[in-house]
This record gives sequence, structure tokens and C-alpha cells, in this order.
Amino acid sequence: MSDKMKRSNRLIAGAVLSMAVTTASSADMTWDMPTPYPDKTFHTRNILQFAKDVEESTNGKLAIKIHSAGSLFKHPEIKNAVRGGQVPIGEFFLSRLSNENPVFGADSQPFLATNYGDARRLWDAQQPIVAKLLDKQNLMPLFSVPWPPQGLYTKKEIKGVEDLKGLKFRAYNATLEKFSKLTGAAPTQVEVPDIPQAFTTGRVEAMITSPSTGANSKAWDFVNYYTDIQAWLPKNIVVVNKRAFRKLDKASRDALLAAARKAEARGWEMSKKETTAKTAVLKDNGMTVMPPSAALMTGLKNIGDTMLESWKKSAGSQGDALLKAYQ
Ligand code: PCA
Repeated sequence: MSDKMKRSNRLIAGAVLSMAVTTASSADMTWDMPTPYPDKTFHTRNILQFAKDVEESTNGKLAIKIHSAGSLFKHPEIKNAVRGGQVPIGEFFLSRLSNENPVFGADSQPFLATNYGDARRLWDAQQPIVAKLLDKQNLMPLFSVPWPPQGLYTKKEIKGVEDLKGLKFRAYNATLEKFSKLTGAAPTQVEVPDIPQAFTTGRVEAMITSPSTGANSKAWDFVNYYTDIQAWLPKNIVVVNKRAFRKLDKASRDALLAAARKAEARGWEMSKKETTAKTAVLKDNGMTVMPPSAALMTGLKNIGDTMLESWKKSAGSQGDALLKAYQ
């Protein structure tokens, strides 16, 4: 073959290859999906698999492009971005909406549901009410997955509630802010990607979160103790804009809903596995992982009781219905 022929063959091969690449990634429609948490978070990994399932089961008609760690919209903006149709789909921390309606915050009520079985029953009770409330905002829930049980990260050993007094405390929603205030701590809201910096600059010195978020943030760099208080299992939720959903053809809508059901089941299993695996990571990196003292639990549960009473008052008849279905 002459050099000239070789060159033109290479050019043709290159053109065919780039056409193939464009076809593979050009779905008929691509949905941008903002999420709040970093890529290695199990929720994000679950959503990546969800996106893959949707693309496969719609034969490439619908692709979902994930924008993780608040890179497209900051966490506090995600819900309204989906509501307003700036993006068709998104993920956020469900209990962030508790200021709109206390029912959204049920999963973050201290010691109301503290294991996976109870968290499941709570979601079953909460789901229909959440769906109705979101429907008024032109949103539809697709699936929801809990974080592992929430534990306490501190520099010193915490033997009772009084040891929390005055600590600068990282919070992620209004409920945790209230809870930490009632222990005597001083809360500040900090998003997950900002945790390491908040600790190193001294803005916060303690937190309540899952072993997942603790391990992913390398908590051992700034605290020594993990007290396994298993206080609640808060959830993330994935919602879709109803108008965007209706625009899909029937087959794509069905495929999306089927992938969502799979993602919810898979996510709950991933969450359970995370609990053990990431608690071990905390230990392996030198943290003291310990069960809470009876005194600490009594003190914290008393605060939980007080908070549940005020939650019931503010949640009214919807709250009653939820608790009745749960209990
Ligand atoms: N991680 C998230 C929410 C709950 C959790 O375990 C956070 O710390 O913000």
C-alpha cells in the first residue's frame, strides 16, 4: 500500500470510529441530573447504575447525565431546579424539606426509627404523604434510599450529654440543628464536600453522620471517637419533574419506573453493607469505635422524646396518620 493510501485508510478508520463514538453516547434525549454528594458515595454509585439501567432499557432513547457533589446546582437549590424544570430530575436529602412540611423530616426524628426494618416501615408510611405533597409542586418521587444509622464523631470520649456542651457541631438539616442545640452544642450547617475544611479551620469540632460520610471524609484526620448511637436513618430521594416525565413515550416512562424500583431495592442493600464496611474503615484508621454509655443514650433519647412531641404538634393530622401507619 502506498503511503498516500495508508493515510487515507487511517482517515476513514478515524472517521468511522468517531461516528461510532458519537452514536453510542448520543441518546435521543439526555437528562441532566444534579446530585449533592461526591462520586464515591454509595448513593451516587447507585444512581450511576440507575442511569445505566435507564439508558440500556430504553435502547439509548433516554440518557441521564449525573452532575455529582453539587457541581451543577448546589444542594439547597436542587429541589427547586427540578420543580422549575431547569433540570428534569435530581437527588437531594429528603429531610431538608422539613421546613415546608414536618412529614418530610420524619426520618430525621431522633430515635424514631433506628434500624433498617423500622426505617423501611417508616418510609412505607411516609411515602404516600410525601408523594402527595411533592405532586403539588409538580414533582414525582422515583426512589428513596437511607443512609446508614447516624453516629457521633468527637475528639474526646463522650460519656453523657453534658460532654457535648459548647461543642461546635456540624449540622445538615434543621432537625439536627435543633437536636444539637438541645444537647448544649453550637450547630453550623456544612455540606458534605466541605466537612474536612470545616474541621481543619476549626469551624466545627464534632458531628453526627453515618459511618459512610465519616469514612469518606477521613474523619480520623480530625476526630478520635466514633460513638455508635444509631440515632436515625435519614434518606435521600430522587424526584422527577412531572412535565418532563409526561413528555416521555410510554415505553420510556415504564423503563424509568422499573429502573427506579430496582435502584431503591439495590440502594437499601448497599446502605446495609456500608454500615459494616465503613464502621470497620473508621476502626482500621485508628478511631476508637465504641457503643454509647447508658447515661448518654438516656440523655439523648429524652431530647428525642421532647422533639417528637413538638414534631407531632407541628405535623398535625398528617403527622398522626403517618405515626399510626408506622406504629
Ligand atoms: N451523610 C449525609 C447525610 C446523612 C449522612 O449520613 C451528611 O452527612 O450530610
